Formats: sequence, C-alpha cells, structure tokens
Amino acid sequence: MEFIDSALASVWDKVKAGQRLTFEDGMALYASPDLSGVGRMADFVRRKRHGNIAYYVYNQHVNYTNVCSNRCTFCAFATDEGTGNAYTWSVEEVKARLMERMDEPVREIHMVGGLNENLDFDYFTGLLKAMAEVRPEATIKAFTAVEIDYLSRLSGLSLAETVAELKDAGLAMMPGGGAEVMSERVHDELFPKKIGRDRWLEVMETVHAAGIPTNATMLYGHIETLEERVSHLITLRDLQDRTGGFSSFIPLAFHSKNTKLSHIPPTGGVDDLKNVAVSRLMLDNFDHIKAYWVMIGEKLAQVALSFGADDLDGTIIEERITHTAGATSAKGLTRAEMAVMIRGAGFEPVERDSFYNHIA
Ligand code: V47
Repeated sequence: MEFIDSALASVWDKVKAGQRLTFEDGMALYASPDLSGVGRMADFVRRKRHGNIAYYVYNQHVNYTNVCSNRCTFCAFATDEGTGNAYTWSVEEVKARLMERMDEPVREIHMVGGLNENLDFDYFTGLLKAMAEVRPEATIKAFTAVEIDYLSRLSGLSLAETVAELKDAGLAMMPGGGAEVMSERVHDELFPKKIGRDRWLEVMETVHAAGIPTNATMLYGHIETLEERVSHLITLRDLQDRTGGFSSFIPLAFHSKNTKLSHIPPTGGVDDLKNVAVSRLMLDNFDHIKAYWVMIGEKLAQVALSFGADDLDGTIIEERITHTAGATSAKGLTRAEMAVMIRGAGFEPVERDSFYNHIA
C-alpha cells in the first residue's frame, strides 16, 4: 500500500501481519493527515472479517424516562422531575408503545433511560417482563453500565445478583453507553456524578461473566485528547481479552445543542471517519464496528462502511438522545431505506438479530 504519510508504513506492516497495534500506533493513526491511508488499512481488516457484508437490525428504541440525577454536562436529554419536558413512562405506557408497532418485524428493543429516583427496582424487572411478554421474538438490549450500577444500589443486591435478577426478567444484551471517555480528567469535568472508569469496567466484567454480551462506545468530539481516545480503546481491548463479552464498538459523535457545552462545534466528517477506522484497527478483538447513522448522518455512515464499519445499527423508529442535542438525521429509517443505504455504498445488506445471526 502507498501512503501520503510515511509514518503509516510501519503500522501497515503490522496490520498486514495481523499484529496488535500499540498506543504509539494509535496516536500515529489519529495524528495522520492521510485519511485515505488510515481508511484503506481499516477496510483491509474489515473485509478480512466480513467480506462485502454490511449489517443492520430491525430495532426499536425505548427511553422510559428522561429524569436523571446524574445531569452530565454533555447530555441534552436528561432533565429534573417537575420540569415541563420531564417524563416517565409506566410499564403500561411502554407496553403500549411496543404494541403500536406489532405489525413491524422488530428484532431488538434498545432501552435506556435516566437515573430516576422515583422508580423502584420492581419497576425495572416489571418492565423487562412486560416487554418480553409483548415481544417474545425480540431481544431486549437494555440499560447502560451506569443504570446497572444504579439498580444494584437501588435493590441493595450485589452487582452479580442484580444482573441475575435482570437476566431472569428478560435482559439478554446490554448497549455500550456510559463510559464516555475513560479519563479521570474528562470524568471530573463533564460527568462527575456518573460512575468512573473502574466501576464501568467492573459492571461490564460482571455482565459478561453472567453470559450477557454487551457493546462498548466512546463519546468523542468534546474536550478529550487523542491520547485519551487511544487509551480508552486499549482499555476496552484489554477487557475484551479477558472476557470476550463485547460484541460491537460504536464511536459516538458529540452533539452540543441544548447542552452546557453548546459552544463546542459539531464533529467534522474526517474525524468521524477516523474514529471508525482507528477503532477498527486498534480493536483487533472486536468483531463489529458500528457506524451509528443517527450521529454521523446517513450519508457519512454509508462512507464509513469503506472505513472499517460493518454495521449501521438499525431502524430505531424513534431516537431521542441525540435529536434532543441537535442531530439532523432522520429519527428512524425503514428496513428498505437501510438496505438502499448499504447497497448504495457498494455492500450487500444483511439483516441481523442482536447476536449477528442472519435473518433469512
Ligand atoms: O452514553 C449522550 C451518548 C450514549 C449525547 O450499544 C451523546 O448498540 C452525542 O450508548 N451527543 C447512549 N452523544 C447511546 C448509546 C448507544 C447508541 C447506539 C447504539 C448503542 C449500542 C449504544 O449517548 C451515552 C452518551 O455517550 N450521548 N448525549 C450528545 N449530546
């Protein structure tokens, strides 16, 4: 491979040989002006794993409450109880939202919410049971590690016992949010009330030990440094070496509208593609890298499929967290629109379930 940036040649030697990249390699990739060089290497790795296939899932997002006691500065979705836009859905209301879509082949329910101190532990197990009853054929992918930690404190149970109770009630997978960027500096500045790196990793390790796969994410494009990004990726890679429980990684592009960080400009397309490509190259033990079209837009998500991503996430139906923060992408897409996006990018669309089994 020819590179504009000669610093990439030694990284390419390792990528070709299937060798693990170091912190310094990660820094060289992020710092490189050679976007296409970084992208071509990521595409090489992506094609070795997934050929010409690009995945999507028929999923439905459910955000049961926006009331949250953490109030992270980067979040526009969360609010306090009693404010005009605060809401909390009862179990019956959540059921009704799922039932509105019974004519659609939803395979996964992605459910996350705020830390609402007015809800008790039974609400959460009741919610999972009700969802499993209404949609037995869909996988319930719910709660970030932050919510799991909160539920353990709420229930008075250990982490392992909490996870066992939730699994019994229907929890089958967990999304990857809540770690943001694993740096004490960023944590203290942007989300001091939220659990930190060590607890996030402990929750994930416990969940993986219970046989529940999870995803992982990184929120980029705010105050984090390139060093903090690379060390976040290496920390995830280390945990994956121990547990093998991570399914996919999703870089999340920060949207600042309606947040306390509204002075921060949107991420650029080059940085969005770099994050996809660098994560594919650094996370050699993750099968899947998602280009989350909600955050980077439908058009760039198509391009990201040639920069290391093999999955566009899903139809979603109604996205709230990023749209409250100014996302201009659609709130949801149809199955046909997902397939058109993927074909238009030169890939073969494959509808999957939560565990990447192909849907015939
Ligand atoms: O943890 C919050 C992020 C996450 C903003 O696992 C923001 O399949 C951008 O984790 N701008 C939740 N991002 C979303 C998430 C996710 C999304 C899609 C798929 C999966 C998966 C997981 O959203 C939070 C936080 O990092 N977030 N506010 C914002 N203003």
